[in-house]
Amino acid sequence: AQNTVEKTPVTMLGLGAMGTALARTWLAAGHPLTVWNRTPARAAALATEGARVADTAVEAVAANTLILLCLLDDTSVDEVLAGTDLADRDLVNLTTSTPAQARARAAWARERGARYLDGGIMAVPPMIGVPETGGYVFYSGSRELFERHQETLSVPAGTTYVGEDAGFAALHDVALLSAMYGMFAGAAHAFALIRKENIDPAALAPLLADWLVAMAPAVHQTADQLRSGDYTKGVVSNLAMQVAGTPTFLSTTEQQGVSPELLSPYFELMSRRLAEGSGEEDLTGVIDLLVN
Ligand code: FVH
Repeated sequence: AQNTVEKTPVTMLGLGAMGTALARTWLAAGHPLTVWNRTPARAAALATEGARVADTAVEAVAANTLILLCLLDDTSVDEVLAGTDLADRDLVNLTTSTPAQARARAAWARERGARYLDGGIMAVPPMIGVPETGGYVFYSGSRELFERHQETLSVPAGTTYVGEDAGFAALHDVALLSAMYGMFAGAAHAFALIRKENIDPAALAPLLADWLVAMAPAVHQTADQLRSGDYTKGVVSNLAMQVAGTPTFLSTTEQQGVSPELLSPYFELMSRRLAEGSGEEDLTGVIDLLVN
């Protein structure tokens, strides 16, 4: 009981798949927990585990200083917080949003007398409370607030603070997930190439995974080139050589009866950069073609 009293009390608004997973870890760690969800039935299991269920969001916000939200989207945050008194509250919003929404929400919270932290969750619900899965949350906004609550925020997953700009957590979240979708697109193309052959996808999978892991550290060289402005720095396979190889990829794609629609946009950007006279560079110049 002594231990429980010392733990920061938490209010959790939103008990979907992610909100419930988060809430459960604070309960398990002995934090006094108040929860609220639009559909009350979703709070029942947590109530039997020791959570106090508030009847309204207003009551839940009034219960504690530290308020966490994990709702569907920014519109639901508006609806849930309407009418609540946020004066002197520490608001930590783990709802996925755009950087612009996060910045607007930080200003909105400040106007209502609250301190604000935004979060971008780099995990799926089964990873919450299981540190060995490597799940973590990006935080941005008030550094003072992050430091004050870091211990409590670290209960469900690792924490990575990325700056005072409240939009940075969302930006990092979207940047990493965008890279993930690029990787999924590449893997989809690879599986499509072998789809009609007598090759077991389960035999290709470990080869693909190992290759992607081996190539991933290339992002450090890209970052180094972007910082220095020298896109030839450390180049191993220059753009001219790589563009010369693209017909082989496109012909193979055609021969295998596969659509080039996932591969072609990147190859087109590589060719455009080459046409600008950048044949000695790495692939880094493609980034500049993407930025308006
Ligand atoms: N689940 C995942 O894999 C991802 C992993 C990365 C981060 N996301 C983000 O987390 C937010 C919540 O996601 P979730 O998985 O918990 O989503 P749901 O299970 O669909 O629960 C949604 C909760 O939001 C409540 N809600 C929706 N609309 C409203 C509204 N207008 N007013 C009040 N509450 C609302 C909903 O309530 P109910 O339907 O149970 O009444 C749930 O509590 C999300 O931003 C992900 O992008 C998850």
